[in-house]
Amino acid sequence: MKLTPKRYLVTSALPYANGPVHIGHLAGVYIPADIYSRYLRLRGREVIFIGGSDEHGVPITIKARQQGCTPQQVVDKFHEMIKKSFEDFGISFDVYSRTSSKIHHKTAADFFKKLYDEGKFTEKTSEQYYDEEAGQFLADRYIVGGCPHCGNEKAYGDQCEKCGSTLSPTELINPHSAISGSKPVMRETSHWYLPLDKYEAWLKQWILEEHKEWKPNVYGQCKSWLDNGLQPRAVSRDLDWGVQVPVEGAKGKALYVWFDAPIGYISNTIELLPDDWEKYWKSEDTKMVHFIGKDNIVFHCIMFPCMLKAHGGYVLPDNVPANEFLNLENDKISTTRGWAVWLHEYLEDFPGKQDVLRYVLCANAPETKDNNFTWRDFQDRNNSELVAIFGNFVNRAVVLTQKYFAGKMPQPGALADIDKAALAEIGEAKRKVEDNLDSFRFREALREAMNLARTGNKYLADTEPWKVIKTDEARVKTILNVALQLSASLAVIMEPFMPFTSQKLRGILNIDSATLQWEPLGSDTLLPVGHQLGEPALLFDKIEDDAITAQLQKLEKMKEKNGEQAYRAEPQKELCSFDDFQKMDVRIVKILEAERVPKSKKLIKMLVDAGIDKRTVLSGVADSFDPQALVGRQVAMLINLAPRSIMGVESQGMILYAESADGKLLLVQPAGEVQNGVKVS
Ligand code: B3M
Ligand code: ZN
Repeated sequence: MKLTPKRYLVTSALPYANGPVHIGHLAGVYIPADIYSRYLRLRGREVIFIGGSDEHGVPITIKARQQGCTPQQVVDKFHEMIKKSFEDFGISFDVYSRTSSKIHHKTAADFFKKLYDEGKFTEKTSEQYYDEEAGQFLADRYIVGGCPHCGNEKAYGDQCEKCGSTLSPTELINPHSAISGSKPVMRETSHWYLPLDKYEAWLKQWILEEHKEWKPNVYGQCKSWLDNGLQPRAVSRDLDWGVQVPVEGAKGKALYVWFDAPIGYISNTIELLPDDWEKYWKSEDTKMVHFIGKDNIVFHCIMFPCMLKAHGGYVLPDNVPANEFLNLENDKISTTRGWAVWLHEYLEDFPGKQDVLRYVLCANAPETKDNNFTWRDFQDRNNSELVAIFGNFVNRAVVLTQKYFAGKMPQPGALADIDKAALAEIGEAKRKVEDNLDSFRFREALREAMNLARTGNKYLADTEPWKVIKTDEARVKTILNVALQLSASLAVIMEPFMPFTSQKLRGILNIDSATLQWEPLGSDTLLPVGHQLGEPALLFDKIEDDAITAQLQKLEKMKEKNGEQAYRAEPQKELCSFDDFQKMDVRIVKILEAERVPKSKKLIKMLVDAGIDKRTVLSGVADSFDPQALVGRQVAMLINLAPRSIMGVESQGMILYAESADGKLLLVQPAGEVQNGVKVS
C-alpha cells in the first residue's frame, strides 16, 4: 500500500458493448468507483477516473450474426447507450472511450509488439475446432451442444447458461457450429502465449505477501489460483474482429480480448491526457485502483499485472476492490433471460430518481458476499430512510428558518450540551466516512453518512424549535443555526453517494461547490451568520405501492415469457400454539382403492389403510391425478378431521397435498416405506 500517493488512477471494468447496462453493473462496479473518485476530488486529490466500452470479443460477433449486422454496428449502438446510462446516473468518468478507437488499436498493438520483440511470449501449435463450411476456427462460444450436466441442448463450448457449469467444447454432447450448424473438425493452429507460470513466484510475493490488505474475496481467489499453479495463457485468437496481431504472417489472428481490454485503460488515459498520461501510468507515486466484478479478478490481479510487468515501466494496481454479484428478487441477474433492471428502463419508470437507486445499491452493495435487490427494499429505503430521515430533517431546518428568520442563517447564542453534541457529530461522521472509503467499505461509509442525517432529525425532534419559538426566540436561533450547519455538512458528505441530491441541497442552502468542500467539515463554521438560504424544496418523495407492483409485474411477465413460473410463497398464517398443533393427528396411510365419484368433475373417493382402521376419504384432486396412479401409495393424512359428507359420501379425514406454483397437486409421501398409521409430527 502506498502511504502518500501523489495522484490516483481509478479504473472501472470496461463493459462489453453487446447489451445495455443493468443494476448489477452499477452496484458491483460503477457506483463504488464513482463514489471513490468523487470523494477523492472533494478532498482536493489529483485523480482521474477512466472508463470505456470493451468492444471486442466473441460475444459481440455472435450478437452481430444474430442481428444480421456488423460487429461495428453492434458496438456503435451499445456504446452510445451504455455511455448515456452512465451519464444519466452521474458516473463521473473523466473519459469514457472505446476499444474500437484508433488510439486503442495502436496502443494495444504496440504493447503486444514490444513483448513479442523482446521474446516475452511463447508460440505453440494446438488443435482447435474448425468449421469447414464457414471456413473459420470456432471460439468456444461458437460451439453449441448438449450440456453433460443438465441436458440443456443449447449449451456453449465454454459454459452452460442453464445450469451455470463451466464447460470445454470437448465435453459437449453432439457439438455443432453455431455459424453453419455443421459438425466441426479438429485442425491445427498456432498462437502466442504469455507464460504466466514464469511470473508465479513474483506474483506470490507481490500479492500474497505485499497485498494482504486486499479484500478477502479478492485475496482468496488470487491465492487459490496461485496455489493451483499458473499455466501459459494464449493471448491471440483466430478471429477477424479485434486488434489484429501486429506480426507478419498473422493474418486472421486477433489479440485475445482479455489482452487488449485492460490496455484500454491506458489508451483511454492517453486519449484524455495525450501529453501527460505517463505521469499517471509511469510514476511510482501514482495509486492505481481497479474497480471490477468478481468474475474479472484473475484478469486484473494476475494477467494484466503480468503483462505490465513483462512490458516494464508501468505502475501496478495498488488495490483491486472487486465486488461479488447482485441478485434480483432472489434470482441470478441474467441478460439472456431478461432478468434484470436495465438502467435506461429504470429512468423511464422513475425519472429523476437516480440517487434513490444509487443509495439503495450502495446500501446493499455485494461487497463481501452476493447480495439481493428487491423492489420492496427499494421502496422501504426510499420511504423510511431517504424521505423520512434525510429529506425530512433538511426540509424542516430550511422551512423553519424561512418562516422565523426570513431564510437567513441566524446568530447562535451560547451552545447547550445537546447543540455541542450534535455539532461534534459532523467531525465524527467525516472521520468515519473517510476511514471506510479509504478502505473501500462503501456500505459502511454510507451508513455513517446517513447517521449524520439521523442525528439531525433527532436533534430537531428533541429540541422542538416549533414549540420553543413561542417563548424563546434566541434559543430557536441557536437551534436552527446548528440544524443548518448539519444540513450543509450533509450536502458535502453525501456528495460522493448521491451527487444529484447533494447538488439540489446546495441549491436549497445556496452554497456552491467551490465554497464548501470536504476538509472544513467538523472544524469550521460551514455557513456564516446572515447567509441567505435558497428556496425550500423536497429532496425526495414517497414511492407508492403501485409503482412497486408495476415493477414486480414486469418481472413476473419476464418469467412467463421464459416459461418459468414466478412463484412467491404465501405469507405465513397467524401463529398457533403447540397445543393447537398437537390436536392434529397426521398419519401415513396407504391408498388401497381409488375411483372417481360419479357426476363429480373433481372428486376421487379412496379407501385407505390408516393402521387403526380402513376408511373412506374424498379428495378434490381429479384434475391432478388418475385414480389408478394413486393406488398403493403411502401419503400423509389428517385422520382426526371431523367427518364430512360430500355428495352423499362420508369423508373420514383429509389427505395432504403440496400445491405447485402452477396449481398442480403433488402427493406428500414418506421418503421410505413405513407402517401404515405411523404418526407425522
Ligand atoms: N468486458 C468483462 C465484463 O464486462 C470485460 C471487462 C473488461 S475490463 C478490462 O465483465
Ligand atoms: Zn447445463
